[in-house]
Amino acid sequence: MKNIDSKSHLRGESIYLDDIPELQGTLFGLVYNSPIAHAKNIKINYKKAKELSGVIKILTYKDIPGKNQIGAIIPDEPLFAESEVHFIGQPIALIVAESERIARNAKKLIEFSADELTAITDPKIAKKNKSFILPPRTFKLGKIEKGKEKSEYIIKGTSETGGQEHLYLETQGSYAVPKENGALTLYSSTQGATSVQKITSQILGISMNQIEVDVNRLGGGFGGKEDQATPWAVMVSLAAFLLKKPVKMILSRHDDMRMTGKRHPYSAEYTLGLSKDLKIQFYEVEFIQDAGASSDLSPAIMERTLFHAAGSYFIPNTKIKVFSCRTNTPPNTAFRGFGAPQAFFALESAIQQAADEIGINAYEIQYTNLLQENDEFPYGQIATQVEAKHSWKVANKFFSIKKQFEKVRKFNNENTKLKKGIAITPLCFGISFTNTMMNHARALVHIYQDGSVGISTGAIEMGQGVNTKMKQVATHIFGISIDKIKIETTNTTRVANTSPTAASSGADLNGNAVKIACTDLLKRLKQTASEILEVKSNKIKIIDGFVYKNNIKTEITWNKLINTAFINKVKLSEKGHYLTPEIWFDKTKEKGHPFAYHVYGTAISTVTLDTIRGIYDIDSVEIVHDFGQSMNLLIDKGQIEGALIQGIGWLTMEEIRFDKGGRLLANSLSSYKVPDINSVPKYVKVKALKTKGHKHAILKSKAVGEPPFIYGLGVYFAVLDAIKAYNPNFKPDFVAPMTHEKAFMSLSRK
Ligand code: MTE
Ligand code: LUZ
Ligand code: MOS
Repeated sequence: MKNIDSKSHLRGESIYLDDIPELQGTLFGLVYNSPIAHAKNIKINYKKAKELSGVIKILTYKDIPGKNQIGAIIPDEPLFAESEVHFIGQPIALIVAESERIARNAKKLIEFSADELTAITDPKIAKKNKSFILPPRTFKLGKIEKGKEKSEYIIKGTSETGGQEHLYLETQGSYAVPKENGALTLYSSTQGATSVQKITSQILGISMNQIEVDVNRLGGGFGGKEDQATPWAVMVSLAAFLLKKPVKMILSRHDDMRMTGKRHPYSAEYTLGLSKDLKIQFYEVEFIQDAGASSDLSPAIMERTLFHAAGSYFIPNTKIKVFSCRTNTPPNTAFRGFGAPQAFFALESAIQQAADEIGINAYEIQYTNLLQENDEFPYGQIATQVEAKHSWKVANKFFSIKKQFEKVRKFNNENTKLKKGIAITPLCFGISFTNTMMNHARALVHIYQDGSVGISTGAIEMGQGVNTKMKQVATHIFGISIDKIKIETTNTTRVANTSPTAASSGADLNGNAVKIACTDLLKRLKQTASEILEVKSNKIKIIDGFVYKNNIKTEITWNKLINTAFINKVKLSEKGHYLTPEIWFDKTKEKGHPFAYHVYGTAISTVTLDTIRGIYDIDSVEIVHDFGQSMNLLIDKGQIEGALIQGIGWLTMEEIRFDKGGRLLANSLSSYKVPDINSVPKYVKVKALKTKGHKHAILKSKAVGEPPFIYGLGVYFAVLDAIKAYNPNFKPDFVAPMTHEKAFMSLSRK
């Protein structure tokens, strides 16, 4: 089944926030934000701006009726700066005007002065200053000392990964419409409808039931709208609430890149020990996470780093520590993978370095240490239904790993201008919000008297196809065709207290809620059918829109059945509530069973490097992926391809740089390079691993959104491999991204 949105997307008929018809009298918001990275005693003169014709109001923290606070985990982030600013782009005021153009002109008339303070942009300096978001956390398994005793090789090193701009096609935005008695309807391009509702209520000092948040779909979120869609929604709400007028704001690309946080840059210092037979005996690692100016989701991201530090391997003795450091840059936030890719990169770097020092290929260490059934993760969960070796073996069978390595070696023996490189990337990703209490969802299903069905859930469609999957679940349970079902907008008055659509768990959580609601409805409908047909209800089935009695098709259609049920006053609406069973985590011991299940896979990446110019092409990425029993391979393969390219972009070309004063240097698409059609692999093949699936995955179809981002790592290590083929003296620094410039410089480096 195709993505239900593909037709309207292709015709340009899909409705995004900016496509909502504007009500008469709609006003426009524009954020006035800090021009400097760190200062106190800020003084701002709005006089001239206020006098400009068409400017309605300039709102500052003084206009907030509730609390000037938007921090979701730790209350350390004001909506509008008061006397201090902590990053360039930090919101200070909202200019509300009759048009966006007037607001832009007004912005130029605002005068800013302040006592400038030193801006810290290096998280290592922040660490020295003990400027932490929260105390560091440590996960431990076994004893490092014991691992050391057993180690023949001990490798010490460092690695670094950079930030990443989300670059959702639809920038951040929101539209607030006042309703009677001070209530509001709020359209927001957010992954977290309830977060928007809750923070808005706190800022306005009104209760949550006064605020209805409605989301049709997003033009991409990638984590960037899990938390950071909130401030813009809150600002227009504040304006609409105070002015009693509809207020809209859509960030320009430049403002979006300047004001919003990105993927967290990380650095790592590691020690890895291996015995003679290449078994990893211990891994000790310390991460520094660059959180930016406030906490945002950094504590949760820190946690996912801890959970994924051992990658796809069993390591009997581990010690993993993460420091979350405060810097004067925009608060970094959720981004596909959520701290796990950074952890994977450090361990794969350590393994690569070990292989180089021992003089073997990294895949020997990788394969030797892959997770197996009943191995223990550093957080105490026991690995079950492990597909690590399985996916590797299937990859070997279909994509001939050994032969490909030989081919690369042969090519490199025969060529000097061009060198090839190859690398393997094993994947193991935990599914569930690491904050256990977030793993629940609800769905509301109405069957209308004409037989059509309307479904509301807490899931937000952002291109990942979750709405298509919700439809599939309902058709599967009801036994009716897909065109009888409509997926409604995500709306906090229909489905309340939602978790954000994130952690790749949107389909699992909401799909299971849909399943529960539909199953309850079906039970009642079978009862109705059993009364019509005078047979026990367990003899009734609905297949392709017809009622079956004792497995024989009757003349009773779905529509007829619904009509009869309606006349009989049967309840045709149902709510489903689902919570992930079995999961728990004890933070005092840092042990538990936090994940419903894990997703596995193996990728093989090959590249060809031009040793004169330093540029490289990605020849192929071949993947064996554990989808479980995919309910929609077309969508799921699309997710793999998208995540792979996004991962490749992060590791090969995307560079977030700030100057010493905390100014973002790559703040537009002319200076920030993302993968285009010329930089994607020439050949991508995704093969589904045959498995039973997992009982906690919706219809045994495993979560797919974030895990394949990790496959991008292979390209980085394949380029290293190609560089080494040309320059045997080359010692990698394991700093990503491996840009073409960097590859070029590495060719001559000692
Ligand atoms: N795919 C598209 N097209 N657009 C997106 O914004 N976000 C990713 C992933 N795939 C995203 C996407 C991220 S970060 C997550 S967590 C999941 O989708 C969320 O959706 P799911 O839980 O339904 O998989
Ligand atoms: N958000 C969150 C997430 O709050 N907790 C998580 O575990 C998570 N994981 C991935 C993406 N977003
Ligand atoms: Mo995804 S980073 O969980 O929104």
